[in-house]
Amino acid sequence: MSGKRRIIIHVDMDHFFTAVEEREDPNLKGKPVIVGADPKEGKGWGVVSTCNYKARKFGIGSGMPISRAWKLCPEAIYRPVNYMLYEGVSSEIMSMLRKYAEKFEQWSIDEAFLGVTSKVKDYDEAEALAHQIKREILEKEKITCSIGVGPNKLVAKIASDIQKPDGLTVIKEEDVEGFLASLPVRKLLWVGRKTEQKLKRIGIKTIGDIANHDPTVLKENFGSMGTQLYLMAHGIDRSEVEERGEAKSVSRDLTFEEDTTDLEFVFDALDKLSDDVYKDVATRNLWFKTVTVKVRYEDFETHTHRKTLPFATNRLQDLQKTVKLLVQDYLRPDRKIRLVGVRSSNFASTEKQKKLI
Ligand code: TTP
Ligand code: MG
Repeated sequence: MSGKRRIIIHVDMDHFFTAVEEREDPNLKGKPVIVGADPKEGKGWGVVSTCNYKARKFGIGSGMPISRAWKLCPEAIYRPVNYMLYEGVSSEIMSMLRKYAEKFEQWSIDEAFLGVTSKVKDYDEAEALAHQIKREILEKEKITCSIGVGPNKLVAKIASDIQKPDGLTVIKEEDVEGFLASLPVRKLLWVGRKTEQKLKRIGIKTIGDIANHDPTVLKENFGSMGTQLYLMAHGIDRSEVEERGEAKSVSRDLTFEEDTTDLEFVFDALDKLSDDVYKDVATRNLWFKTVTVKVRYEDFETHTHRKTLPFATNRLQDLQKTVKLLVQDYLRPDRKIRLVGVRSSNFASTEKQKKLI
């Protein structure tokens, strides 16, 4: 039935944490870069969060002990995890992606599914849209991503991973089984090392091997997961793209180029930050109840102050007014401010809100 035909896009940033670090510090360009625990000259505990593609050539990868990474590449540049920074970039990118989708699902800090069935006529238009998304992310955020386009989430996700970095892979319905057949089973979502080993014991290495296997034997060996594997191997995935685990808060910070006591300057910055936060919250169709302001003085002493409104709102004025009210206590003629931040939280979705009204 043609009404059921779907087109789904999966976007995944390339070497996300290190890509952001490289963007922030041009000195890192062309060098192997690793984000993770402190290597302490090979004696460090903890693991690699991620590394750039240059470092991957040394055999380094996510989850590897940092001490081993040091052995493989002591000359790499090691950076600690700056989660706040990546969260900020992620939330900018997610708001950007949302506007292209009729249905949107953030999958992880650097991945999202976009349901675009009604936004494009066919796969050619979907491919053009994917190019546009890649361009916009590169222009605005200065990082690259890889995109997969397919008839469902499973295929779109596998496709985005197949030509990294800076890739774009489009798999039409009729090409799905051929595309999957030669890939190793680990490419399937949910197939970890254990399942991979178990499959190997019954002679299954590729997704095609699963597809050609007797589904009742798969079920005997793997229970309901066996049936799931069989369906996935044939490229069947009916799961919907859906908003889930909505953000608990949306925030923006700004560090001034020079510490200041200039009230007008501080208020301007807060208005701008409120505006950014408001836009992000609005694109997610959320209403907020709690507003928090952060102030850091020149000596790095940091204060946060929050207020929960007696009502949920989606109005910019409510955000700006509350922010100004909250910041009052921290404005002192003798203390220079280094950073200000605005956060909105305690969300209700528009849907729920409508029901309340
Ligand atoms: P991934 O998308 O899995 O990896 P990546 O973006 O670094 O590289 P790729 O180009 O292959 O997509 O994860 C996104 C971020 O999540 C990654 O930059 C760092 C973080 N992360 C960890 O902290 N630990 C991990 O084990 C993994 C896999 C990721
Ligand atoms: Mg990634």
